Amino acid sequence: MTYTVGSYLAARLEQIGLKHHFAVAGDFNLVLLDQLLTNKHLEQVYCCNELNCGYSAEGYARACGAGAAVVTFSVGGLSAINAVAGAYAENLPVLMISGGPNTNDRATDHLVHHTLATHDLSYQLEMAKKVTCAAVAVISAGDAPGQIDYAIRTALREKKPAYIEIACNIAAAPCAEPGPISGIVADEPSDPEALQAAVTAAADFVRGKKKPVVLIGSKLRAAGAEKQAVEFAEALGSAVTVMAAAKSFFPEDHPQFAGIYWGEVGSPGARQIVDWADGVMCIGTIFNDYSTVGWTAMPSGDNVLTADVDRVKVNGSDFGCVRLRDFLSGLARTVEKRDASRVQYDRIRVEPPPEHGARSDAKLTRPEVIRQIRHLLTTDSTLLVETGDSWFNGMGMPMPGGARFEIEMQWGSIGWSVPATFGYAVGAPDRRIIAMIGDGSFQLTAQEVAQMIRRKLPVIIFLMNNHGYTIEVEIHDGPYNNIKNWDYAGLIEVFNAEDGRGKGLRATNGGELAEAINVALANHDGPTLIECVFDRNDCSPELISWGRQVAIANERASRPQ
Ligand SMILES: Cc1ncc(C[n+]2csc(CCOP(=O)(O)OP(=O)(O)O)c2C)c(N)n1
Ligand SMILES: [Mg+2]
Repeated sequence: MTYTVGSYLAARLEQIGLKHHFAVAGDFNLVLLDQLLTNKHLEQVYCCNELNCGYSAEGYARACGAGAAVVTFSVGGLSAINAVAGAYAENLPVLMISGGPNTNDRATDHLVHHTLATHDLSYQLEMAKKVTCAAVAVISAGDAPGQIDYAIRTALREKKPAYIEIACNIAAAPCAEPGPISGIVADEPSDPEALQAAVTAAADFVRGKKKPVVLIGSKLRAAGAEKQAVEFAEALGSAVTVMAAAKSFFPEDHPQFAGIYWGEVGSPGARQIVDWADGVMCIGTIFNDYSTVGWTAMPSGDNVLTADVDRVKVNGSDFGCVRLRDFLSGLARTVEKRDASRVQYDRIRVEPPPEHGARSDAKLTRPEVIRQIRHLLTTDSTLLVETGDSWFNGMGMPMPGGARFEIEMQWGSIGWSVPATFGYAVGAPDRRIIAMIGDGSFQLTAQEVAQMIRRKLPVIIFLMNNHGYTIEVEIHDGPYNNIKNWDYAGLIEVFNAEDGRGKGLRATNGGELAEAINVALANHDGPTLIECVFDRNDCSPELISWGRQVAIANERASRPQ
């Protein structure tokens, strides 16, 4: 087979394990899309717009480890940038692949369409550099293999997005054959000396403590260290708490699991168990204003050990080039048992009260919606929750072992969940996929439900219609938090058109909701959207507390310089 730049790229996508890539066509990428289609092991999946395309690839990366979005120059690329930046914040290797103008139009007096009507054709590359870990523009077939490999390798190693622009007249140019993929997917090893020193220092840290506790953050997954975290936790024997963005990254049915550490809005007892500890081992954590509830819940000081993706800080030392996976398994072999925090947590552990369903004809409430969704969560389920009260509604759901929870908590861009759920469902067809999405967020990217219909994906969407931007109401209210109501359930018929099998249902009481869920479970030919209608004031108590603290943090006056 003779390779072209485009088929070289396709081969690399296939070799890193992708079975799909997401795309929106445009004249600068059409030849590239043709070239990608020549690879029979890769499926091209289309999106309604480039923002959604980026988010779909981001959701796919959550399910499959990496993702790719192919867009056209500028008008497409600039829309995708929000999603790509989100992938940066969320530590997901998403490849943003953009067509680019013809090489002959560079450094000439030609003006090209889809540009700023200036002769600068570099601005998209320059913008991409700010939100990716590697950004290349391919204008020569000879350089293409090196540039493509560099971008992909860097993205996979750093678990961050990368940008590859390919000029439209280069996409089908003959190109070298790809070599083995091993060098590209290989992880950088830890420095043995630094690793040993870090493990020894951490073991000393633990030896000096009576009641250490483990706190797991969302970078644990990016580090590929979930299994090693369990090994380490079992060797230590302590209580294990997780941050909100890391829900499900440590199995919730594990006997050492002590809940979500999220200050005053976390799960019962989790905050106390961290506050009472004399050593907090923070593993892959991200502390921001939201995750610390307006800076009110954040372990700090000498009693904190921080193990990040590739460095460890403990007892005033800082060890670089230490991979989290290696560190955790090294420590698992070395650490002395310290189970006091777990014993203590077992004493204060609050068992959930027995559940009473609401009367089936009583007006629907948020707790009743949550109660019914809980029963849907199986070991092969993934629950995606959108920014809004859905964060808080999702947080309290107990996840059976194997169930996954997805949240975009660092970037927090509303509209993420519809296309990310689509991308996740493409990547994980064997899982039961459930999304909880607020009405306000849904309005940003609603059209991607049409792609779920097109691909017959049996996703279940709970559209939480509380008539507005409730999360914003709790931070700071005003007329801008009111939105136009839609017929959300009715929208599915619009998307179905002549051939779709999606279902849209509206529930205003518990009985209707239970029936709608049964319909959803029986619908294998497309998504089911269940519009859950409840009161505007019916929000979680956790959101009210959190909103108050975030408002206080936002309102701090600027300090005189
Ligand atoms: C792209 C983007 N624009 C604006 C915001 C600010 N914002 C955060 S949450 C939110 C409202 C969410 O409303 P909804 O989805 O209905 O959730 P609810 O809290 O009502 O359940 C807004 C506007 C954002 N996070 N992202
Ligand atoms: Mg809402």
